[in-house]
Amino acid sequence: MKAIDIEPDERIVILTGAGISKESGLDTFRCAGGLWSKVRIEDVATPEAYARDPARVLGFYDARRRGLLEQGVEPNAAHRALVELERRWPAEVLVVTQNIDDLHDRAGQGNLIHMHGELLKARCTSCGAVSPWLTDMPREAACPACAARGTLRPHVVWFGEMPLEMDRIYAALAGCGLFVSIGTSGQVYPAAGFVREARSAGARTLELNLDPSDGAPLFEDAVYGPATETVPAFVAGLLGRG
Ligand code: BJW
Repeated sequence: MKAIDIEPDERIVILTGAGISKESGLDTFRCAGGLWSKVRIEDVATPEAYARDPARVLGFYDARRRGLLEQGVEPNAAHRALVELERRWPAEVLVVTQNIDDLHDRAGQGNLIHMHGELLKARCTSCGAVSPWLTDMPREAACPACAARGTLRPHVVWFGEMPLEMDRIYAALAGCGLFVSIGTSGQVYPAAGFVREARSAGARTLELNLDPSDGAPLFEDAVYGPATETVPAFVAGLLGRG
């Protein structure tokens, strides 16, 4: 990988997607055999689907929650490398993940935004409380905060809903010197537009993915390969040990 032209006092924003968790054993959405080849988005990942058939939607997320908590699903070398970067880079490193898994959290990432929510949390549509949720979520489950029944939903962002913490993300993009996109197909907005935001703020841009994403022409640099190889190599290079 060619050296990245960045000063140690410049901030870094890293966007991650399903590809970074693939080698931990979690499915991506749009790769061959991915989640969207098994279920229709319209049936499980929209507010309309939840209103029409909550049991189906809750069941889809129950299965994924169980999969995430299975033994053997652990952070991989790419998640761990980003923690090392955050600890050792002199300026701020912000990881914005589209993933609802908790693998960045488990690896120890401190400065982290889950823009599409978190699978291991429930949100109450009555009182708005967000609570940890590690088991199946039956329709009649009670909200841990207000005790209302039938009001919980997974704390995830479905199509047509506003992703979380967008003001903080756009402010970080406007002030970063380097934007890196890891393991995302670049097909879902607003995340797919972050590279343009970063570029217009003067940041260098790098894509690390298995293959060129939809937004590949927008990046100045790219390295293609599995995240467990490309991300540790990128971090080592940046920290001067490459
Ligand atoms: C590897 C690898 C390895 C594999 N190593 N790499 C037209 C009509 C209707 C709506 C729209 C429209 N145009 C735009 C929209 C908006 C819509 C949208 O983008 N739709 C497009 C599909 C067209 N977006 C929204 O509705 C969003 N909200 C919104 O826009 O609000 C308004 C707004 C406007 C302006 C500012 C702010 C807000 C909400 C989107 C919510 C997305 N939700 C999901 C589900 C979340 C819960 C769940 O997980 O179930 O989020 S969809 C799904 O896609 C999930 C992901 O986070 C997201 C992105 O997927 P990702 O991570 O890129 O995965 P893949 O599978 O696509 O790609 C994996 C990549 O990894 C591949 O490239 C592989 O090559 C690579 N890879 N192995 C490295 N080992």
